[in-house]
Amino acid sequence: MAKDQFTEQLEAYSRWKEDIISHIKAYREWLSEHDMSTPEDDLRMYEILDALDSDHITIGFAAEFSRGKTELINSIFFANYQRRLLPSSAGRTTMCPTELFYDAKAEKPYIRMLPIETRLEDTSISEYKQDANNWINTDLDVDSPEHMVEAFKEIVKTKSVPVESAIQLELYSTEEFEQCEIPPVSIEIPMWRHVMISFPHPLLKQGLVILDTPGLNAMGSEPELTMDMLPNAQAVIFVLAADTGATKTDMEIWRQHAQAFRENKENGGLIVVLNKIDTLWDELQDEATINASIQEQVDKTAEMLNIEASTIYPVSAQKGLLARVKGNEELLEKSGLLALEATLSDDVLPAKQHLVRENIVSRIGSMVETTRGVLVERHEAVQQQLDELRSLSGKSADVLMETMQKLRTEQSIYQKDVENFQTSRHVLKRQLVSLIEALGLDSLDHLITKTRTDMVDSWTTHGLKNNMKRFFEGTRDNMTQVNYQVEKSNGIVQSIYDRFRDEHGFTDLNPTLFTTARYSRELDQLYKKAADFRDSSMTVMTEQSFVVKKFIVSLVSHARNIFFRANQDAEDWAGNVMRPLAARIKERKIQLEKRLANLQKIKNSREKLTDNIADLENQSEELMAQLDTINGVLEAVNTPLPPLQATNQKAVAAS
Ligand SMILES: Nc1nc2c(ncn2[C@@H]2O[C@H](COP(=O)(O)OP(=O)(O)OP(=O)(O)O)[C@@H](O)[C@H]2O)c(=O)[nH]1
Ligand SMILES: [Mg+2]
Repeated sequence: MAKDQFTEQLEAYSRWKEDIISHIKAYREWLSEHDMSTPEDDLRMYEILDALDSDHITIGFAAEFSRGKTELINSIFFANYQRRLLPSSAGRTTMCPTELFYDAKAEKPYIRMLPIETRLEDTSISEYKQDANNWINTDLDVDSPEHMVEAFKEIVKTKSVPVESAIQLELYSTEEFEQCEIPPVSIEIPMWRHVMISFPHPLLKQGLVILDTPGLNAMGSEPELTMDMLPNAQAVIFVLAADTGATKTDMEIWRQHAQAFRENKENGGLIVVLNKIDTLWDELQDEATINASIQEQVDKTAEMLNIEASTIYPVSAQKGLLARVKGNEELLEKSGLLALEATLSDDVLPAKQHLVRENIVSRIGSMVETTRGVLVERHEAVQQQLDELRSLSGKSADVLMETMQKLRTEQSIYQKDVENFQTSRHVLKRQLVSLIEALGLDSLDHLITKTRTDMVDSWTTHGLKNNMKRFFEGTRDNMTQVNYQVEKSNGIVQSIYDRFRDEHGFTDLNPTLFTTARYSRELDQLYKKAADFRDSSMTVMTEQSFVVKKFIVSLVSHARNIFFRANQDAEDWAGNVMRPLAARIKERKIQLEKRLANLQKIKNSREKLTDNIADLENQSEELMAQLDTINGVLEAVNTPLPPLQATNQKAVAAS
């Protein structure tokens, strides 16, 4: 079977990344060859390369149990194993969140399992991930698909524990126990809290991470999953099943987990899948009638979820997998999987690339622009001098003196402005300290400690609500303070740039101003999520429970993370915002000095004039070539991921 569209687009994305990486490396070498590199630039480039290297794309699956999440993963990503790789069966199957990815740093493919008992600790899953010793490790034999299928059964493992242990782990409730006519002695609970599987599958090697989840409505679900892991994914696939329709619990999961993701436009998106359409394939009916009944289900679902019917993908994961294993193209087309995969490659991957590129452009783009600016400055100076020298040939010594005098005046005016620039820079520096202070984590940490202490003291729903409200009011106050400082800082930066643009013709220079809009938006979303959680029936039911406690821990750490990133961003910005202008100012000063020195030489010996002109002409050519190189780097950074070739798209549409 031909390579599918998603694989091709992911490969194109990887190639694009490799291309950018090689351009950045070439740029780094170029800088050092031309004596233009600085330790700060080197560090920045190292950070960018490191980030690109560890960049990955996460696709998460969320739904009520038994909707076919795991089957969908098998059919979209792992059908080339010619079997059902991950266990999928009727009833509750996947017992814990499972991440499939490729860990290039590990010696061997592995499955790592985090014991369920870690729920009793206050450590988050992401903290556990920092140290492999916290996990039970099994090596994976990737040469044997049978072995892999066997090893993956860890995901569905449960164990029987005494009722008290299950209650303590909050995987079983006292109320449930009390309602039983014949109270159980033991309870089946998941064996693991989280599973990480690393193996060198081609897609995973390109940086794809798949996050399979157990039915999200399950008791004891992990807030970290819905607060951190899913929201950080590039796309979340929400799965409904045609045989059950959207049930009450499906709707709850939609409201609590999926919808919020949809509102976060920065992510690739939320994809809604109506699975198991094969249950509507009635062989006694003709195709048109069957299609009409599928469409009817889609329309009904769209109405319930309040989304466009065209954004719902009707598929049969099971038949899609079967079709791929048996090489049945007709069945594959009928399964609807190709349309879903086209969305993953056409929307999700480009959206991800857009994010990564924005990040690169904002970090390295200004560096390359600065280099370019310096070269432009040099080139202009060479041209000016060429004009000067050409106009001098055959002229008297007086004309030369006059030109020198003019240049000296220009130099002294310029020198004054440079001094002014240094003074403004000091003013700005002081202002930037205030900005970084406002974004400092001290006051937030104080607020966090207070929230945590208050929480322990007031475990009532009312107390809890007040706590969350106070916490968010606190973070908003902080943000208001920050924004005040941002405005002041931006104002100073802009005025310095404006002055030099107007007075010295640096028309191509525009400062990048700082904005906290993104962080404020994230805080608002978090606030909304907290409000939804507060108002959900779950909070009342499980007051003082694992879920509520973990929710708040996760919420607070999420908020801290937002401030942390804003702080890092601001520091990065503060350290770099004046660099393009400073580099240009310095370069102009050097060039003015050079031009004067050259004129001085010619004054001392007129024969030098012709040599000097030839020399400058060479320099001009060399600078043009250098500018070409730098423009190439800029172009590479700015080039979007090329769309799939038309032939490919046709092949998919026709298959
Ligand atoms: N008829 C039909 N059955 C399907 C389809 N997809 C999945 N199933 C069946 O539905 C059941 C549940 O599928 P899973 O993939 O385990 O569902 P899940 O959403 O991962 O469920 P949990 O892991 O329990 O959360 C299995 O018996 C699958 O064979 C489909 O497209 N058509
Ligand atoms: Mg599953």
